[in-house]
Parts: sequence; structure tokens; C-alpha cells
Amino acid sequence: MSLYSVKMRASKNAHHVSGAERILNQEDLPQAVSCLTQRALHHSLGTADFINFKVEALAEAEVKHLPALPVSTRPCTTIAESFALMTSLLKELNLAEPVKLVELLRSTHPMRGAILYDVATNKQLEPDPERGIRVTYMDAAGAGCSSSGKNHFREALVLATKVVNTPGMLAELCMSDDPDYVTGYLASLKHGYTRLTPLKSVGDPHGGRVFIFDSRLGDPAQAIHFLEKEPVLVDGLPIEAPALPDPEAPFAEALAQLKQKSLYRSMRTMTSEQARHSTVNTKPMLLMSSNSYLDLTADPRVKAAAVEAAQAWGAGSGGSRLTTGNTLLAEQLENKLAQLKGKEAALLFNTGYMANLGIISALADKESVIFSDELNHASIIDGCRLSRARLVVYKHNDMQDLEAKIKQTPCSKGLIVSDAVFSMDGDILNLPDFVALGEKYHLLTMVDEAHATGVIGATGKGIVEHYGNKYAPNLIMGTLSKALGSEGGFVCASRVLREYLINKARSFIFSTAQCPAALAAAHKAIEIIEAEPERVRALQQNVLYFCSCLKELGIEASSPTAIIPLVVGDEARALAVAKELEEKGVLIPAIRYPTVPKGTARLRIALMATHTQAELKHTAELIKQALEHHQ
Ligand code: WAQ
Ligand code: MG
Repeated sequence: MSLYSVKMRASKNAHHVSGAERILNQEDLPQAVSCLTQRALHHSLGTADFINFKVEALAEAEVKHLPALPVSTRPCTTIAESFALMTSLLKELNLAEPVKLVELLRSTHPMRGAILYDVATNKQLEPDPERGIRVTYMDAAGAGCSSSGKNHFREALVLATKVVNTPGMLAELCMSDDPDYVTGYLASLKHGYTRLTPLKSVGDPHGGRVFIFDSRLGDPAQAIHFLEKEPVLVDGLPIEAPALPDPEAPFAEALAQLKQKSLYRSMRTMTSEQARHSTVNTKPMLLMSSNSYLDLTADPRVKAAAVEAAQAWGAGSGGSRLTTGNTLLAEQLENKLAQLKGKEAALLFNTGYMANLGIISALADKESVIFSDELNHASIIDGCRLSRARLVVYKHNDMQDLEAKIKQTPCSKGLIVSDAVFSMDGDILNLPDFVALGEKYHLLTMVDEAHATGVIGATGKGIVEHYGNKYAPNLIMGTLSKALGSEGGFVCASRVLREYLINKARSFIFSTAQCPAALAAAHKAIEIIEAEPERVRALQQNVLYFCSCLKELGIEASSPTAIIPLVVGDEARALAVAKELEEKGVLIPAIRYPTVPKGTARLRIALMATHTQAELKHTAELIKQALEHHQ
């Protein structure tokens, strides 16, 4: 039975796309040619337009059999660590200049073959340095052919086995030139085939091979002849590369942990617009947890304003506010917001989260102190962290504790920041004392009105109106995404602070401006709130009514805002109650750690101005039942 060497080289527009070779029995030839053709036609680099086959008979006696090198895998956490390991392996071979050899691999220019480096003379021995040494005439014994494309590991192990069995060869270093293949290897008779990963970052097209040779131990011409001309079959190749540690494994493990602790989160899919009556996975649902407190996101006038703005101004803004994204729409909305909040000026951000991040990190730095309520929203906490200011957390809405902490912490630059309405508890900041402390100790004061705008104050203007328009914090931050039914964040402040934030707030500077539809919708919503203060009153009355329904059923509940928390405690119980309510057509999600402290999981009810008394009464009864079912 005679053996054949088959070599395929494929190119497209005269550029190499794929190459492969086999050594096999005559009867397997047609299938091998067919499957190598498939490979050339379906390469990720493109369909080959030129495929060159070379088929040669080999005298079977000439074919040398070599046992595959033993394989080991040495994963590292960084590229630098992998190269350090490669260097230390070379040292174990008593090579004088391991660092230089590793550098040679890292600096190889793209070439078809390998560098042949002679440690006896410190010279490169490739006759043609552009081409390098091409190892050919090799295959795994009995491999057959599969068209599934390149198997980096198998092909490399065959090549490395041939290379390190070359008389005079000490070792081989290899790094793939495939941009997404970051595993390489060092091979030697002493170390076997040692896989090293990662040798580069994903996307790096750099790669090459260095054969480390000693001309005192072998003849260079004979070595090159062996590598390029003499057929080798490698026996005992493992079927698959040993699995590399999966870099995603720790994350899957973390998810499993969350599930076990009832802290896993997933999204439900709304299949209609956000309104009092919505659908979740196409199932009709009464929303008792929406932030669209005034039900304005579904208001036909708000929607029409969004549509008109998209028609007139386009779907997107096309740039950051400081480049091409600043529109008249944005400036008009800012003027409107400033007027609503009784401030000189306003500045928009893309979301409330980004507003807090941008404002706080711009106003405070390493020299500042920030005093922050322990129940402040995560976006405030993240803004504080980003600022690198010293953070002093005071007891929830406790102005005595705040003052004591201010006294203990003298500072030249300071900020006190608090939610106006606390998002998970629904209570209201003590604004009079808060502002007084700011004035007394020369600290900036900032409130977050995400859940206050459109909700508290006689006409829904927020916390300042709630306290009779007598106390003015320096900064009033808020969102367009809750009662205003749209999307975005904002801050109202002095002109000076607005200008400063335009120059310094990174979430403002480096974000593409909001889309016209969002701006126009928010503007229209403010006009509606101003024209129809009865909406805000309806919301406030709904809260009173709903709390009275709960109380009648023996459930303690009260809230000065639209947020009514029913603390259940245990995470699993809160989830079970929420699930039962959802099955009965009422959506009130369970809020758990880390949004609220561990063991204080709760049903967070958020009312809308449009809920009817019948709906509220019915919901109160369902809650009572569900709490009884899950003790
Ligand atoms: N002879 C000599 N050098 C070659 C040859 C050859 N037949 N084929 C490629 N090279 C050189 C050339 O400079 C390439 O740029 C470089 O090696 C890398 O070639 O266990 O995919 O084919 O998972 O990109 C290692 C597998 C995969 C590690 C190596 O090399 C593992 C790889 P590539
Ligand atoms: Mg490659």
C-alpha cells in the first residue's frame, strides 16, 4: 500500500487564505482532496479563487514515525506572565540568553516560515529570511480528513513533534498569527509540548515561530532538509486539546450562587407600552410598580410630541452637546426645567444615573468631603466613588447625625447630597434642616428629585414646593424618565454651576446627546403637569386611599409619596409573594439586596394618578392573600 503527500494552498485575489497538508493512503486520496477543497472554499478569510493541489507518492520506507510529544497546558493570568514562564522554561534548557529568544518570537515579522536560530553562533540560519523555514511533509498517522477547518492544536502538535525531533534542535517557540487565537506553545524533548496562554490579546495579528538550534549538535543543512523534505507521521495524537480553563466559569459560578440566595435577577418582557394596563409576556397586567407616576408615557399628547420631534429633528442627535448634538429643543427644555424648579439654569444628561455620576464626580475631588445619606440611590454612591472624595455616610435622614459628622470632619470643599424622596422607602428628606446645615457650614447642597418631580408639592414641582418654597438647595437633580414619562436626567442650579458642569462633567461631555423625541416628550409632559395640577392631586389621593385600604386589612402602610414599601424581610418570601401577585395579574416586583439591605426585601408599590379606587382596593386584597399564603 503506498502513501501520498497531498498539499493544498488556496488564495483569493492572489492573497493566501488557507493551506493544509496530509499524508495518507491512496484509497483515501479522493476524499482528502474533496475535503481540503471544502476548506479552501469556506475559509473565514473568503472563498478561494485559486486552489493549488500537489499530490506526490512517497516511498513508505522513507516515512518516519514519531510519537507525539506529551502535552501539558500552563494557563497564566496575563500575557507578561506567560512570557515570563516561557523564559523560565528556556532557562531550564541551559540556554544562555532566554530573554533574547523570547524577544525574537515577539518581534518576528510576518513570514511564511520560521526563524532558525543558532545558539552556537547567535545567527539566523534561514537561507531566505523572507520565507523562513517551512516545515512540510507531516501529518498525524491515520488522521483521515475532516472539512471542519483548522484544528490549531493538532496541526501544531504534529509540526512541533517533527521540529523537536530534528537532530540539533533544542526547542521551538510558537505564537499563532490568527488574531483570535491567543494560545501558543514551547516545545522541546525535555518539556514536551507545553501550551502557554495567553500569549497575546484577542485581535492581535502578530505571530511567528522560532526554532532554536545548536550547530554544534547537528548540521544545519541536514536539519533544514529534514524539516522541509522528509516525511513524518506522528503517532498517538490525542483527539482533542486538553480543555483550557474557561474564563467564563467564575461568572457562571457567581450566577449559581445568586440563584441559591434568591438574589438572582432577570428581566420580564413588557409586550405593550408602559401604562396602568400593560401586558407582560402578552399577559394583561395591572402595573402597580411603574415610575410613570402620572401615566404620561402613554399620554397621546406626549407621544404625539415625540413623533413630531422625530419627524422634524430626526431620530438621533448625531453628536455630544459640545460638538454637533446641541439643539434648540434641548435648550428650550432646559429653560423649562429651570423655571419649574425655580433655578437660574438647567443641564440635561442622558439618564438620571449619568447625571449623578457626572455632577458629583465633577463637583468633588480628592480634596473634598461628601456627606451622603445611608439610603441614597446607587447612582449617588457611584458618583461619590468616582469623585475620589472622602465619603462620610450619615444616618438616614438624621440631621443631628449629619451635623455631628460635619463637625468632626472639617473640610474646605464639601457637598451634602441626599435623595429628596428615597426610592426604596418612599419617605421625604428633611429639607429645611438639610439646607440650613449647608448654609451654616458652607457646604454645597444637592438633592435628587427622581421620585419627587411630578409627585410631591401642591402642583408636583417637587421638594422645594413641598416645604413651601422657602428652602433652596444649590443643586436639584432629577429625571425625565419617571413622572415626566420620557428618558433622561437633569440638574437645575446656578448659571455658574451649569457652566462648570458643561466643562467638567464627563458623563455629559462624552455622551451623545439625547434624541429629539425624548426631549420633546419631556417638555410636553411638563406642560401637561402645569396645565392639569389635578393629575398630581389624583396621585396623592390614590396614595391616601390605597394606604387606608391596606390598613383596613391590617397591613401597616403609609407614605407621603407615590412609593409604598411593604417590607417582607426574607428574600425568598418576597419573591414568592410577588410571583403570586403576578400570576393574579398585578405587577409588584420584589426589591432585594443590594438595592436594599439584606433581610429587608420588600414589595415596592408605586402608584399612578390613573389607578381607580376599585383597582387599588382589589390589589390590597390580593396582597393580603399572598402574604397569608407565604408566611
Ligand atoms: N513551518 C514553519 N513555520 C510555520 C509554518 C510551517 N509549516 N506554518 C506557520 N508557520 C509560522 C508562520 O510564521 C506563522 O506566522 C506562524 O508560524 C504561526 O502560524 O496547543 O496557529 O499557523 O492550542 O498561525 C498553536 C496551537 C497554533 C496552540 C499555532 O500557528 C495550542 C498556529 P499559525
Ligand atoms: Mg495562522
